Amino acid sequence: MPIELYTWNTPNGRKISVALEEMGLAYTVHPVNISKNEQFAPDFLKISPNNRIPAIIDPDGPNGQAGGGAPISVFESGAILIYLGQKTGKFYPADPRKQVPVLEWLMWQMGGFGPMPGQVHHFLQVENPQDQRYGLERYAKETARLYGVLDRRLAQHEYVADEISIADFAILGWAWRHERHKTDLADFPNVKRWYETIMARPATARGFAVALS
Ligand SMILES: N[C@@H](CCC(=O)N[C@@H](CS)C(=O)NCC(=O)O)C(=O)O
Repeated sequence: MPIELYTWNTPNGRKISVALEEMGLAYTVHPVNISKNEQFAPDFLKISPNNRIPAIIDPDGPNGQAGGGAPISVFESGAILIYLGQKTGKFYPADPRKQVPVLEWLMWQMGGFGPMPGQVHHFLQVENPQDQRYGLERYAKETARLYGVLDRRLAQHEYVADEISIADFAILGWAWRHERHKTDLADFPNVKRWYETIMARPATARGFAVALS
């Protein structure tokens, strides 16, 4: 049965539509309008207790593992990506040694390359320049540092891990908003090459084209 995807048109939401398309999984989109506070609806909180999108319900469960067959819900985009990677065996290696760089770069995204540009988006909307200045400077600087880290990694690797993986999809969701956080990819040529390569993939393009709102 199709996976039920609760989401919205945001970087964290797009990570999952891209992964579902790349993995060839059937899914049904349930838009959660976060500008209308639908993320606080009691039914949504049952599957996403932190009142954030994305979340999924997999009616079939993680086939082939303990508990497979019973429906399961997953919140937090990183957990969803690992779940889908383990379920399908795609974009997430079975070899624990090969999992390490995937998990490193997935956690790097979850802890930094998301929260930091997200703060830039926030402070850009602050109208009072005095209130805006410190936060915008701090988070723009940290965002630029993170792009530099990614650029150096991609100077040595085609993708962030050994092969294209869920970590790339996670990072891509935020790189997709580079214009919004005032980043010129021309300043990060390896990121630009990586970004354009993945964006040219038909399944990734479908993941960005599907209506989430
Ligand atoms: N760590 C979470 C973050 C999710 C998140 O921040 N989602 C945003 C949209 S991108 C949201 O739902 N915001 C609603 C709110 O702030 O109430 C994840 O990766 O799933």
